[in-house]
Amino acid sequence: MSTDLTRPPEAAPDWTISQDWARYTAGEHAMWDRLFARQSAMLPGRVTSAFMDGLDVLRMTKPGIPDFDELSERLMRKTGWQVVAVPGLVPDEVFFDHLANRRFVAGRFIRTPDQIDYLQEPDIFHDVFGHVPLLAHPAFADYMQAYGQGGLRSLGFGALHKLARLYWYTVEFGLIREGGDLKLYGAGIVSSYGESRFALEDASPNRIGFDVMRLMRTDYRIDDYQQSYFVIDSFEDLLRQTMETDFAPLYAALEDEPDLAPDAVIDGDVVLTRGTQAYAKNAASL
Ligand code: HBI
Ligand code: FE
Repeated sequence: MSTDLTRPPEAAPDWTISQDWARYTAGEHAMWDRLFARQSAMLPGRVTSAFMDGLDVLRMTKPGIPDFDELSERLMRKTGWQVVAVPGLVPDEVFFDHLANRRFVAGRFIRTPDQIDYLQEPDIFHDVFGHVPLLAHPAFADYMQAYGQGGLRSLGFGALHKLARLYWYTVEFGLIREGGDLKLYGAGIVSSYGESRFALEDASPNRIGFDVMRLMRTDYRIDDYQQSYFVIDSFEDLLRQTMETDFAPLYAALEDEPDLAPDAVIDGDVVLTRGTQAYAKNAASL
């Protein structure tokens, strides 16, 4: 996790920087528009309705890279959240403290055309297109704040590693049941052209009912498509099952439980799709 980061001189003590919106070039705005057009064509019918509603109420459908001040003003009126710019990855406690205060930290740089399908660090398209629309949903907005508060507490238990898996398999790569179908909501999926299809339609990954304890034991992949996705019933249910719970006894109980591989299926899983793992096996053999 992010331990040995040094704060650049232009960043404030809370690691924020100015977005400097006026400095984006025409090429950078065009890159946003290109990514936006590609995902907007992909997502209707695949993404949760809360995401489409968020794009709409936050006026994210207008062309060009969004101005964080404008976005924050709209978001503040809906759910009390703001979007602030940071230089890149920030230390865990800084990240959690912002979330606990309903501030979402976002990178201000945008990927270059040769990075259109893959880059390691989260750019503004991932952070803003992927994460911000759902912050307009009241239960999801509360979940993110509670996650920040839980994150700060987890540091005292040495349990960040477990809690980070919860973030990964919900906020970044979660699926949700909606009207009898599975839909996307995780930011890592909705900001990815390839994974938007893979997560829902490919036979390779497992799709398993959400269970906090199970999920906090499960390792994840940071370098390729996920081998398992976890499915929630609603954002209200996610909030209830996680953040209204005292995690201290859960962390204690988890100490005796072995970690699970990203593709594991275990007794007690509610398996919606048992994946073939064909994609992962093929990738491993290349
Ligand atoms: N910093 N900018 C940024 N974005 C993140 O998503 C992020 C971070 N620092 C730490 C961090 N995430 C982790 O603590 C969480 O993924 C659990
Ligand atoms: Fe993210």
